[in-house]
Amino acid sequence: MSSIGGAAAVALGTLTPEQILFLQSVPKAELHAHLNGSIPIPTLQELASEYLEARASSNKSSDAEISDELVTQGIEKLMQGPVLDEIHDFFRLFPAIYTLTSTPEALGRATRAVLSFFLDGTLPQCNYLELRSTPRATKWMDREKYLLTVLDEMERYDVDKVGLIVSLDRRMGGDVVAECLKIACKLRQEGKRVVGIDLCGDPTAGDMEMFSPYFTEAKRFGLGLTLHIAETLQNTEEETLKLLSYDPDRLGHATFLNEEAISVVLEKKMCIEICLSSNLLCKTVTTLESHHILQYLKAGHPISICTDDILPFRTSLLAEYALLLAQPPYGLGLSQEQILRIGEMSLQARFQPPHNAIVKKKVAP
Ligand code: 6MZ
Repeated sequence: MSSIGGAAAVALGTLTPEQILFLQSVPKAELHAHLNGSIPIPTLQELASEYLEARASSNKSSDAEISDELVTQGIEKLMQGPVLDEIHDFFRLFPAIYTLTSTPEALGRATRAVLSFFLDGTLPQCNYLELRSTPRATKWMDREKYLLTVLDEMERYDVDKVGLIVSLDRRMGGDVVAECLKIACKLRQEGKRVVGIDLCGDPTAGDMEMFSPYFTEAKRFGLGLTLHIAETLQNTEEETLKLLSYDPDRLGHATFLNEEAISVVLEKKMCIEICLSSNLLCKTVTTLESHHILQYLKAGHPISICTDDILPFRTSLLAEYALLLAQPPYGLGLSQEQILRIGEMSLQARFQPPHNAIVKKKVAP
């Protein structure tokens, strides 16, 4: 079973070893990767078999929100490389993953594997990673413990290698949003590497007006702001303009912007986090040639190439960059110079660590 599939794998397959080496050597940042969507397959497999074995030897009913049967089915689907008919199918993959990362021990292991995937080795996927995750309260940890578990793993790396973005889910109620933000600001003040706030989750859910005071507060604490925006055709123009009025630093996807929105984005130079495979597999963009990346490249506007969720999308940052370099119809056929510039733009769009950042706590094994 290959861990890379789809168009990105095909693009990678067309490149020469010299071209691959070039892509590996491009200095770049990964700025849009969701922790629970980025767990490497072998780690997911380990966590799943341990979970199911423990369940089999226990007579108790499951504490999880879903049955063991649904966990098994969900994990099998992820192993096979899920086929998505539309974006909502994507969000149905997460209950099974969440069941496996609901203890601090399992979450820590998953985080360590994600960090290692992006940052370890002689030719790592990227020079800097901004990993994002939604704080979850489970039977075994509260939201603060969730974030501390993730941050603890991050502190094995230098502060200029990795930062955490706290994701707020569009489905959250105001009380939970307030709690997440309070913890994020507190941890940043303590020198933990909380660098930004994200708005994510089912693109058709939630009331965007509710988030207003929280985004203002996040900025007051020096946190960067990135918002998933106009990810589907169902997102209204009104909602998109409301989100832009919060003056985000970066935007996730930004697939369906109207002219008015585009002019705000261009004027304010908001960096667009581009997730090519994600958009193609969720069917929000039909072909690479019709992807909105082209209009931003033409305008010389800041963009950052990102993976979104390597687990379901079977991709890697290298494979996403292969989609830029490969010749049409396999890729966009960009020049090496253009790709170096794109890598540079991603590094420029990083969020700031706290001024009192804890530098590096433990040595990575
Ligand atoms: C919107 C997405 C997403 O936070 O539990 N997530 N939200 N659009 C996307 N593009 C397809 N990909 C992932 O990681 C998983 C969560 O990230 C959000 C979803 O809310 C998902 O539940 P964490 O680490």
